[in-house]
Amino acid sequence: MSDSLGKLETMKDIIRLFCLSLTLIANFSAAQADSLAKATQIPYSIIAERSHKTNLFTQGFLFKDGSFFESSGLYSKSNIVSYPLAEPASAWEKMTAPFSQKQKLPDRFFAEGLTLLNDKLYLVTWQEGTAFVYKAADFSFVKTFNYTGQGWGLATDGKYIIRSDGSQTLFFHNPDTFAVEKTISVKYKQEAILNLNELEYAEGFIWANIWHDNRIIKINPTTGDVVGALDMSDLAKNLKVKDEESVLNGIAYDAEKKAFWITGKQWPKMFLIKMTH
Ligand SMILES: [Ca+2]
Repeated sequence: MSDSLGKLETMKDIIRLFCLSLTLIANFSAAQADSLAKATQIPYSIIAERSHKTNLFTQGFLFKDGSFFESSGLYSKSNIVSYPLAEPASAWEKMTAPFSQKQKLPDRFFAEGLTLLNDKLYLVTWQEGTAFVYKAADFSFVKTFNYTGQGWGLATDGKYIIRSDGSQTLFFHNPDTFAVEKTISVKYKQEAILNLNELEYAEGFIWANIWHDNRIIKINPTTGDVVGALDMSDLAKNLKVKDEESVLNGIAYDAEKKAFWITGKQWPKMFLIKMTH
């Protein structure tokens, strides 16, 4: 075998390995999707919808006392915004200045999950290991914390700041020190559920959407067991979105209506859904 033929064979091996890897990844994702398909499906109905700014690369999404708080990612473009829920829908569509407050992050930070506890907003960053704390009232800077690992989603149960990092693990941080005090592993019938992204804590459960998947899962906050799933495919399917990264990524609980506002990265709409079980 000539040298060049040998090199060609090596290249073929590399390509074969690459294709095999892709197949394995695809099969793994499919396996996760299949395992969740067996989870209890939670029925819901859409009770309202509103437009959503498509320049928001939504990473954190929450609703408190009549206002949305939202973090938007990407380097050099990351920011947090808030805006009131104008009623009725016609008033919402007429809003000319949608953001009551806005705070831009320094260019080297990629904003991720956002949550609100004791009048303070907590924001994590993707790979920078920095959490920012702002006053919710005026977005003024309070402090930063350092932590290890990636930041994806955030939520709070009123005691801890709960963080996802794209794996099956959820980290429970002390809000005063940001130390990790406990973790849970999210699973359905012992099978790990990966890529947990935006989070919400409501009605005694943790709710998470899964990156590049149209499902929201309901998680027991003590054991990590998935106890149900909501399929958001109907919300996503008729949306005209910017690109393949315009995926479901936003769960905000409206405590008064006992319903969830749902949106995604660069989505033109947000939907209010109510579970019907
Ligand atoms: Ca949320």
